[in-house]
Amino acid sequence: MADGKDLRSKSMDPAVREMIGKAATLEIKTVWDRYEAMQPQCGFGDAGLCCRHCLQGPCRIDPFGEGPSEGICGATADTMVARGLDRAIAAGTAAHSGHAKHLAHTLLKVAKGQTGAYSIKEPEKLRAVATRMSIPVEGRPDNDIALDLANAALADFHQKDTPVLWAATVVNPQRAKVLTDLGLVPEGIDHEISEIMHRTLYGVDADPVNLLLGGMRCAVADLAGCYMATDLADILFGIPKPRVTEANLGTLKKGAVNIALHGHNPLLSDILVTRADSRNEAAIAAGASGINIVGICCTGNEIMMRHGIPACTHSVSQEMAIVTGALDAMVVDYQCIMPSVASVAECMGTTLITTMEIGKIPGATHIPFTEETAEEKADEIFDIAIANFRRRKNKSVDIPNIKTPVVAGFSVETIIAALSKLDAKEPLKPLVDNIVAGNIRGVCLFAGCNNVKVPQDSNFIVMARKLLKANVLVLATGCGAGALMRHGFMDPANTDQLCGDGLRAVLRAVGEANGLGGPLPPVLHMGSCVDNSRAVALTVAVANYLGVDTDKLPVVASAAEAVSEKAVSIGAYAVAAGLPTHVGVMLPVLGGPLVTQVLTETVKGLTGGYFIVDLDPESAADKLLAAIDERRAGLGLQLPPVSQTTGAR
Ligand code: NFS
Ligand code: SF4
Repeated sequence: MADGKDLRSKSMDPAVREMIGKAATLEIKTVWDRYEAMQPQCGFGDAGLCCRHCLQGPCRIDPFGEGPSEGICGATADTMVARGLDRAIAAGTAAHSGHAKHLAHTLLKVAKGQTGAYSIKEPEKLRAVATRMSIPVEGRPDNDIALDLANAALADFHQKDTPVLWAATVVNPQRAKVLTDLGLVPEGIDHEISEIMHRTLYGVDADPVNLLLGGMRCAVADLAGCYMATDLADILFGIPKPRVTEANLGTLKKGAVNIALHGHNPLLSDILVTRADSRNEAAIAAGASGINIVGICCTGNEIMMRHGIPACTHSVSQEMAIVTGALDAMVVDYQCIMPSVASVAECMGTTLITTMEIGKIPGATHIPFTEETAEEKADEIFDIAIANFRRRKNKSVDIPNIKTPVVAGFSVETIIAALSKLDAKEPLKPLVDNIVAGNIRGVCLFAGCNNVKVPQDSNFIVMARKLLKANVLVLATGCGAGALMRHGFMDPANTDQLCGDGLRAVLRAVGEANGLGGPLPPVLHMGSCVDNSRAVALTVAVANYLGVDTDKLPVVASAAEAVSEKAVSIGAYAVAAGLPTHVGVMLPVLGGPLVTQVLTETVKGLTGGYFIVDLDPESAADKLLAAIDERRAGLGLQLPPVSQTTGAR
């Protein structure tokens, strides 16, 4: 069994470590065991130097120049890695925009009165988004506007004469020009994905730079997909507002019917959350204290920021929720669900329930979910969970007594409303003034997953600590937000201790002006991964306020422990938006010297953004601070005193 030090190399989260120990005792294989069994991982693949795009392959190129230097078809190292990167971006785009498309179909059904389970919860946002799309709103009923908006959303997927609306209308005018000049404005989201599949096919695009430009264009389509998903989810389920809640495995309750909702789309999870109360009695009749819903991964973020549902765990530790023995059902939709949860669930007496046609897992119970049957299916899921509770109720459970207070749900609307308490006329002014004065040195968005190659959460913790002390305003989404919330970074009680003087004063002023009796939390939770669009929206709002382009702002991003191809596509659109973007794990492109150079240097001259690949969180944080200061200098803003700067400057 693993000793303490060994466990710290797996996770910084004590609750997770407790469960890794339990899994070892029970001889349940976890992601960390499978990772160990996978060693050594293939060095060719790590560098992006293997290709299986045709049946003559697999081909691999020796990065040290001793073996083959090109594929059988003659593809070079740079061609290979650029093709591989493009396909990752296309996959990420397909996932985010598939999620958005699903919501667009739902909005269409709502507009046509074809589903009773959903409604327009946020008519003002419906009108605001429609107006942005030049859809008339004056004097029209919500349903008519919704019909037009849903159709506009669905039209954004096909190639057409006009650019993708959710890309063209969401950026500032200067950025729109940069993207247009570079040919990076997508014509249709699905179209861009399919173009990537075409151009990366055997014998099509072999020019690494052309391939990368294609990838960037697809990444802009990914921004559109994310932005659309956020907009439509807010319209259908409500704009997130700050919620006081909790995170970590300690949110599971002994004696309750515990149900974890895992995946991404709020379509199913929101219905389950809103119907849970009506099923409480049935749970009590089965001998439980009630129904306890918790979230995992981005679904967790969606229901946390709209309903205050606690987050159980995130990303790489998803199996650990089941290892507690306290879960009756894990309900999943799509994306980031490790198939291994099926066997862990079987060992621990949890029912794994899949719900989506495209996301089945052997060993799971499949309850096909549709918008028309949402409520019925939700009740079926509750019945299964309650029946599971009856079976397992006398077995022992191990719920780590660990949970952290969290304030989550900082949508742009919320942030603007909070700032307007300081300046009702120009809410962005206090934010910008504090950036100019140096109280806020810059802004960093933490996003993306937990990767088994990194001790869980360690990169996020080290980097966020350093940036907060240096007065960087930290935003977080996805499992990056999950990591930070489980370690107290979203607890206002820690603001004073974690933040530098300038930032602390700002968070305090905003908190007090809003009657919170204390500061905002050190890190602002902006939502799920599609909600990286919210960070883009905030950046664009500030850029518009100042009349400068987004690549001039002291704003940076980091996917410190990235896993999913979705993190790759998000990183690429952050670069397209002009942001210095850190990735804390090896990107499979380093085998292509030209591609690496373009992504980390040359692209800076095109979009203003660029990738920083650095596996060391300390030096990565220094590089982000240096990037922030470079931009401050560019804007003629005061730089922090030398005592506060790091070795990088
Ligand atoms: Ni983002 Fe969310 Fe988490 Fe990574 Fe997966 S849940 S969409 S991809 S693992 S942050
Ligand atoms: Fe090899 Fe070229 Fe086929 Fe790739 S496309 S597997 S490099 S022959």
